[in-house]
Amino acid sequence: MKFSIVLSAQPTHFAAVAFKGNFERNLAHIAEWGYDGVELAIREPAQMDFNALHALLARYRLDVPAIGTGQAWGEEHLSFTDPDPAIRQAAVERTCSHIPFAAQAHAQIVIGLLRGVVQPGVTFEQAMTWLVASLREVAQSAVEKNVRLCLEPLNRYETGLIHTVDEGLALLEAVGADNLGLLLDTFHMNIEEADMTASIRKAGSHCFHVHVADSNRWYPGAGHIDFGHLLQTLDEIGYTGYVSGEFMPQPDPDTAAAEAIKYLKKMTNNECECRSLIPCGRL
Ligand code: LER
Ligand code: MN
Repeated sequence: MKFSIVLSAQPTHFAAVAFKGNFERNLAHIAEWGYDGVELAIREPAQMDFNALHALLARYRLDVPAIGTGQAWGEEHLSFTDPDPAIRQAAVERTCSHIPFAAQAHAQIVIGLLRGVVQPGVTFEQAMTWLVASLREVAQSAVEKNVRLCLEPLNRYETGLIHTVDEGLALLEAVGADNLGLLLDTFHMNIEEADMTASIRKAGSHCFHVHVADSNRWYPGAGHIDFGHLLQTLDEIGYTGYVSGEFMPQPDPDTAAAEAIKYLKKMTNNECECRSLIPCGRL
């Protein structure tokens, strides 16, 4: 199992990102702590110096398993479900503009908040129709470059569109593109899924990417999610992708990032400290 952490490549207001400051210093620390990659949150690819970025990634030997796109919603309110067709189109074009770097870096493109919300005066059915159409368009452009997209079920407090693995799988079916899968985020799953391990099994090969944060959205190990079982289940479904830390920079960014990787590696090295009455099989 490989580990990465979300790092913003451009200034952001989004809270659950461990690092926002000095980019190179952050890459150096991330590599030093033992992460294999960085998941880059990029608002606007047109404003990035990708040559410089490739050089830095090579210097610190870090992969980019995924590119986060949510800042285009957070900072600019672009979305696939806006009632204004020009804004929907801008969201599609912005997502497509991530494809060249994604193709070069072998990164997946995350569709989280960029899907938008059910806006006032719009029905759920209409929003879903726009969402399916936008995803089809982006998936079609991405498949030509061999790029995969992952749709992230989000909790009910962030959107009315796609909260669970079941809803995510139904959406994949409606879109009908093999390069579209799901991103499972333990923070959202802990709120929305009745049984997190059963949902991971249900997602199976449609699970393209994983975000980890604990129940309080602090680093894994700081809350009450049973990561021993979750990681074991990912292993059992044959998931060989990245497990990417997306959590609050608490008590401070360095402590959060260092504690997360220490804990996740311990969990995957059969050093589970599970004290559950139901044996987890890792003791
Ligand atoms: C983004 O990956 C995410 O998990 C969302 O909660 C964004 O708010
Ligand atoms: Mn997430």
